[in-house]
Amino acid sequence: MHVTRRRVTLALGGLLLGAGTIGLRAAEPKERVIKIVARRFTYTPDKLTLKKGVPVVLELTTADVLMGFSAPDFQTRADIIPGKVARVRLVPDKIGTFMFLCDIFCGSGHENMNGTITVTA
Ligand SMILES: [Cu+2]
Repeated sequence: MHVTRRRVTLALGGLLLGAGTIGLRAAEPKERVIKIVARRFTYTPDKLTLKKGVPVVLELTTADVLMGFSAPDFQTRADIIPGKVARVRLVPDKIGTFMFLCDIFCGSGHENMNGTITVTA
């Protein structure tokens, strides 16, 4: 005797995904993005020129080892981890020329690894 069992698959009419993805976003002004590549023992570029009161986003990557980025005059710093992009926002709130530097020891040229941020009116 043969008993045939049939499996009945009920296709439930698809889950509604993404119904909640339609959201309202406040219009954000697009900020200028500056890409900076760190490598022993330089930044490229190593001279930034910014306008006072115009924030920028720095996208920092390293071509070799773990680096730091520190712009103490603007209370901005980041770890630059190999394989990742470090994003920091910098608000140039004063006019002048200021130094940024590597603040994570990265080898024999570390002490001289720096650049400048010039902020104009
Ligand atoms: Cu360093």
